[in-house]
Amino acid sequence: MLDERDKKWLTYAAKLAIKGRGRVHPNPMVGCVLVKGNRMVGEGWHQEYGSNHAEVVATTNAQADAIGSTAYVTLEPCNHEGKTGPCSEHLIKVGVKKVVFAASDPGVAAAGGAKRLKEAGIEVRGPVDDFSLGEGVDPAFFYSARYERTYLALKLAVSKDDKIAETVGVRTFLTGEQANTEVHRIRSGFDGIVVGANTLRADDPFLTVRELPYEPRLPPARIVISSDGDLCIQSNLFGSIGRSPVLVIAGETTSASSINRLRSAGAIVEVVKCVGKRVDLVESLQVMWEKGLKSVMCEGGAELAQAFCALDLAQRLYLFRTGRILGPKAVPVFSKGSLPWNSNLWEQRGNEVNFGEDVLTIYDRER
Ligand code: AOF
Ligand code: ZN
Repeated sequence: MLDERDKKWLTYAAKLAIKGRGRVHPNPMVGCVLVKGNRMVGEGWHQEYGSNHAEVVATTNAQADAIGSTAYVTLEPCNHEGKTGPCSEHLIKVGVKKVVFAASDPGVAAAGGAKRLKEAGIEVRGPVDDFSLGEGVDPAFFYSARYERTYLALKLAVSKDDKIAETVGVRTFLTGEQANTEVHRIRSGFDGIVVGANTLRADDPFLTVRELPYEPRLPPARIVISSDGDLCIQSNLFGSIGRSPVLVIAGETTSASSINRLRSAGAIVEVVKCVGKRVDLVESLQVMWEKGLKSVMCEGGAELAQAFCALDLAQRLYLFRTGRILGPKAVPVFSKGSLPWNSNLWEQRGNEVNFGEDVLTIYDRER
């Protein structure tokens, strides 16, 4: 069990880690705090892909105070010469006395830091049995490394009574400005944003990352799942094709002329098999993995989200709930099956957070 003190500092390190969102992936977000007695003497996080790791930033920040301190890190210090030197050797060199880390490094090359530190006589604790302090800080990194599959998150916005629209096919704006900005921040941490063809038709979204004080290092690719490839190319998505790639995953019945039309408009098109009339979602995720997309977020529609849940392919849910009640005649978010937030297969991660009138709750699929 973690004692309160260790928990407090690891919680703080986890907060620091997510400041790297949008700038470090496919590397993990990592935070590090150096503590002496009850005093924090240094802090840092991995800020930029290819640049210093969290431990190096924190020890540089602490300067001579690093000597004899305890390092709290959300990830096991790396033990390899990558784009930077091994953090294990660095912590030994600067004289850290003890290391507490939350999650083991799943990478074959980078692993082994804990062992190396122990060999050098440093007291080491970790991994700790608390998902939210370690793997939960950057679940996509651990999931994709462990399973070699694309990590899929869902974003849904619902009314207080779990409805998504007043009437079928008509977009109902549910969330306010602050929640929408938060969606852009969440988007910035993913390799891709997925929507179904109906959502593209109904909402005409850009699916780009905007309205943030930083630009994502790699703007997420935009992925449309369409059974027949019949997409409007006079849309905001195709109009902004220079901003980030568009990948269309089209069902096997898509005609050659539709494929050519989409390719001429600048899209990458991949054809997958269908299950009934619907695109095979397992194969769709495989295509995303082969394209190098380690993490994607599906933003609509609810039908696609439901299909992903029915196949148990989703790992995380970002649920925005508004204060509005749409009433019994409105469209329910899922037509059948248990809602993830009412099912014991899903676990709430952290506390609810308010964005203006709206509330964000994160749920993780328990594995
Ligand atoms: C740490 N601290 O802050 C991070 C770690 O190519 P490099 O040198 O940037 O190394 C990337 C790998 O190092 C990455 O895949 C992961 O295993 C680990 N990331 N390790 O000790 C950090 N970001
Ligand atoms: Zn490192």
